[in-house]
Amino acid sequence: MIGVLNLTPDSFSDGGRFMARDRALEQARHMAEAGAHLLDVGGESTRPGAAAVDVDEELERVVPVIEMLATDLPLPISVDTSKPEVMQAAIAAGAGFINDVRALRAPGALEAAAQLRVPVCLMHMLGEPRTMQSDPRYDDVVTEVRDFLGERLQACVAAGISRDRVILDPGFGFGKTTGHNLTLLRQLHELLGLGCPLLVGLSRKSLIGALTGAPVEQRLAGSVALAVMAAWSGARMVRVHDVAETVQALRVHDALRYGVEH
Ligand code: 9MG
Repeated sequence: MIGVLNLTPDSFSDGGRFMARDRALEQARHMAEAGAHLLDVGGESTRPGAAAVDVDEELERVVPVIEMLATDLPLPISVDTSKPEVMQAAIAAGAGFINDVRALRAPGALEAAAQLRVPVCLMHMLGEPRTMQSDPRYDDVVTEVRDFLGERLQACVAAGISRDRVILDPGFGFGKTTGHNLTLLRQLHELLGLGCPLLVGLSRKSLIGALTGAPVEQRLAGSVALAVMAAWSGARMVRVHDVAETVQALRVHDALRYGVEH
């Protein structure tokens, strides 16, 4: 279970940077107590329409918080970034995992991840956040996502990243219509053949809004339902905002599916 810790201005901005850091730490503690296994810290929004952030601003947002979390919490930390400079600084500050929605395609990112020797999540995205939801098209979304992830996995291996350090993610909502997301979720098991653990992020996404009409702050039930269905279809890691509720649901799932009682 991965808890989301967004450090973008719309997340914690009201009292300035220092207050934002305190509130981020409080939220991180809350997610750790609720049962998160990893905290994913990000300083650049990847929501549809989001503008890019420059490297200095991203470093300023994430590095001090990662330093605080690494000393304060007994949990591993992931950095959600595509920039090699941020990967390097975040790992030096105490992070131990890279979550890259651009699958290490930015110049220098593949080399940085190889040199840092930490696990990496490679995510599929069609286009860039600013434009990705304007009419995304595929001939066959499952085949195209699988081929992309397979190609990025090969690029990692060629760069010296061991395949047992790679996690793959189909990127729900990243350049995908509701129909594409549903097809991918129904056929998620087809990505298991790539031989890497699967991570999914479905929490509060617009897919739930499209199916139910619920605004983003009322998508808890839909988020938990999708986390359970993804786990049932083979996802090993789920990236969520509502950790306690998802932990409870996945415990029920694990008991039913694997006979695991916590
Ligand atoms: C940063 N981020 C936002 N949504 C995400 C998702 O679905 N997967 C991953 N790996 N990262 C995400």
